Amino acid sequence: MSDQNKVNGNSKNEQLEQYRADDKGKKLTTNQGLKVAEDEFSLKAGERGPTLMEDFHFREKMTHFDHERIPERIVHARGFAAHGEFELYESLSEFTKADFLNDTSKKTPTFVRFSTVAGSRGSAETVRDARGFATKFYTEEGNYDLVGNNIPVFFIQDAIKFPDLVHALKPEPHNEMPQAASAHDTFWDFVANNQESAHMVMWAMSDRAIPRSFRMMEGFGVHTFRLVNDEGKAHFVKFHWKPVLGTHSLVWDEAQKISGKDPDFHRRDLWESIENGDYPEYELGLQIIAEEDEFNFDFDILDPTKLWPEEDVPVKIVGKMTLNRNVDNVFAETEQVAFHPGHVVPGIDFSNDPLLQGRLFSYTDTQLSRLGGPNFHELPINRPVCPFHNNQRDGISRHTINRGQVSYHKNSLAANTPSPTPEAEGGYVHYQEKVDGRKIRGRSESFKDHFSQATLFWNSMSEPEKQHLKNAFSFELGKVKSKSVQQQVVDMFGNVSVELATAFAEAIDAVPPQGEESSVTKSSPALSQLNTVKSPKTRKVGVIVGSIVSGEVADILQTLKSSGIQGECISDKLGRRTTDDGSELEIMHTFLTATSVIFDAIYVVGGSDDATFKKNALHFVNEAYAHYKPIGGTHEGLQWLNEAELTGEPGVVSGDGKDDFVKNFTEAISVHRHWNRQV
Ligand code: HDE
Repeated sequence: MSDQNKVNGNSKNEQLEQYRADDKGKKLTTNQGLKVAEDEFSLKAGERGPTLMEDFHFREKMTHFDHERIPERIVHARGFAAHGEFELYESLSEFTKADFLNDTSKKTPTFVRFSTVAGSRGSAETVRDARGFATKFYTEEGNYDLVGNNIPVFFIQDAIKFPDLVHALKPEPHNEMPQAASAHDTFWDFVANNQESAHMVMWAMSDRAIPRSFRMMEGFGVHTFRLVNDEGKAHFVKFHWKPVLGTHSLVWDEAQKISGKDPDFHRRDLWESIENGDYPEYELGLQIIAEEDEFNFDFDILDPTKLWPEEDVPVKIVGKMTLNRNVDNVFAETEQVAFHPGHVVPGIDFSNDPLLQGRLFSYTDTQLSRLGGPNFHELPINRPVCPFHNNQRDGISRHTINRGQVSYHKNSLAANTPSPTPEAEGGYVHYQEKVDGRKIRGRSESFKDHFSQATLFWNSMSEPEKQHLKNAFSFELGKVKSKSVQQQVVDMFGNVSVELATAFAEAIDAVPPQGEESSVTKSSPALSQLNTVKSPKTRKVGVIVGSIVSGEVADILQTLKSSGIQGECISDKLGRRTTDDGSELEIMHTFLTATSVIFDAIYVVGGSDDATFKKNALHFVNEAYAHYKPIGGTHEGLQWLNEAELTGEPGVVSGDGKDDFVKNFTEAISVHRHWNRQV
């Protein structure tokens, strides 16, 4: 492994080291290095007199502060990121010459930024929205960016419609409402009048749009790309990230409550997992289609509103990414990172997907205003780990001090350097696809089926997931004021599923769709989250304990911990509780600082004579029950669950025998949510 790319003593980390500044213990100076004698009083003409222009220290400090903000991203403004590394399981040289996908001995440093799409930078994180999942691989051949989402398809088929989509989705311009929400007239007006959005809207109204955690969602490259091998042979490819912990979601009521109780819920979850050493892991998967099979599908593989059903084109798992380091500074890293689908390496190329083609323009363009000029690639987080040389010079915030008199190609004064590299030695050459056509503004007929895959998605959902979709449509359209827009959406989704459209038409007092049920009967089991990986690992349990605690509880928490389950104690006040056998429990939360919605499960122990304590405990239990979460009860808690008539209900685990309790509760936690409850 070359020094350039080593991960432990990670060269990206080492490279960042020269930019890290730790001011602790240092003397305060101006930006020119002048030691400052006073930092609390501005320079004045007399103690009660006016401030003087001469006060360069005040002016420098204030000017810098006045310019601390940069424009937020137009979309994906609210995001959070972490560093990691990617390991390859097997060489993919058959398909691609990309070095980081060939050499299994290499660990490639990565940086991943997760985001919501619609909200501004300070908005809540558990809103209903797609999530960005953007990965930068710092490879030895240059940076490769996989700029994806947690939904495998998109709203539109052509990039020229993106400004319209985003204008319709963002808060309405006359009153700037609502923030970070699609439940408003302009969004649904766009949907009804741009029916290519049907499939993505189904995903956006499904549980996928309210993920439990960044650690528990899939990532998709969305577009069809090309892999090209050493011999120049190409395959079409779609990229997937599969979370090792499975794909899990919140329920809508819970997501809304978290938005208020902890608007930082997702970043806190990611940050704490990494700090605890529970490193989030995602496997990289590829779906590959041979060039000669391009037309063997009942959809166009260039159409970004279509997925490739995994049952038809299996996902080949090829490697794993582990996120193992939090950022040092959110602005310098998370905010200044600049992703671009056009950052590729030899062996990865594009298809003619018209959405992808437009993105290849947009991402550099937007950085020019967001990051203030053409030198954003010199920011520490954006620098490749391999050297870069060219004849680009100057511009706002240039860091490099280029030496020498020559900054042009071709030249003789510098022996014609920097010089291009032939393809055989690693120079990037675009795939030589044959293109022959007229210049037209149009779209292929093969892009015109907007409903079959939306129905495929509907057919693939389990009953609870279908119910959540009906509820989500009823909620969103219930917020729409225009009767006409509501009716247009009902009529449109009648083409997807009459059952679905009828359900929400009834909820919003619209006329149910008149047509026949869709003739599409195909389903794809891989799309249902009920079929995902189930694991108790890293799940957070709120443990309600009073002042009288049995030593067995500490024991139970310890055993749960050995399955990766984290118990956090909640009580009426903070501090430590000593159990009857002398062990200690730390109370991390009170009924005021915690809420059931930030936990995956509630375990009620009881141990208090106070009626308010019991009332608070039961409030946690009842809310968790309504959100289908596992509930455990032992000791006095067992009695409280009996009184509340919850014992024996699905996912409610109670008992005195420690071993049985731990086993059953662990199983209940792995299931995630218990949908077979009457709530
Ligand atoms: Fe983006 N998108 N996008 N997008 N996108 C941006 O770039 C754009 C699309 C995605 O964490 C912007 O740096 C166009 C699909 C992510 O920094 C902007 C079109 C997918 C992120 C932009 C799309 C994405 C962005 C705003 C239609 C999933 C956040 C700030 C052709 C495959 C990256 C910026 C980060 C960000 C343009 C559609 C993913 C304006 C024109 C499809 C994850 O350039």
